[in-house]
Amino acid sequence: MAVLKIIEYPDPRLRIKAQPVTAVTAEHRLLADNMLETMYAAPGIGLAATQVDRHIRLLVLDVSETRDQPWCFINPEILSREGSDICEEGCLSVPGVNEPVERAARIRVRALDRDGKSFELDAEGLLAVCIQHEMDHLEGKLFVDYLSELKRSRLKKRAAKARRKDSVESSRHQPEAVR
Ligand code: GNR
Ligand code: NI
Repeated sequence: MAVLKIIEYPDPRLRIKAQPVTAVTAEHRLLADNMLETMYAAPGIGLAATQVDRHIRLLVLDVSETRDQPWCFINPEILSREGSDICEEGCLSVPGVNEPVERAARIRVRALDRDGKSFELDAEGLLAVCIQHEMDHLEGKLFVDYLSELKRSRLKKRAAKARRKDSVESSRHQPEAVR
């Protein structure tokens, strides 16, 4: 297994719409395993293939406290939505940002599992939030898109500044000759 690189906002690849999986193969199972390892290492409660630069409709999550209940959803569809709830969200592709987002409180989802078998699931609470957040990634949508223009422009500036600081710091740790 391997920890994959997670791409970060405002990388334009986060805006690519993911394509359906036509047949679930061993390659998809390997990707799901690597995504789970990446998610646990981060640590996070979910990860969409988009975030590791694979633009197919596959996501993994584990919202358990014990971190031992991995789920894999392939070609997920929301069959119904009920109510609404506001939850403070974060995203591994938007590090350092936590903001409240309103979403459906309860959803019914249909997807294929890692063996290509169809299943349906009723979700609420953090599980429902996480599934909706990950399915947004597959559409090229990020939770910051729900924030006000003002908040989003502040985030963009902050992200640009963090990246500049990062590159200065990594060059400082390079030997003089290769700087
Ligand atoms: O780790 C994550 N935590 C989280 C918290 C509240 C709402 C959604 C999430 S998903 C996030 C991992 C991630 O970025 N998945 O795309
Ligand atoms: Ni995310």
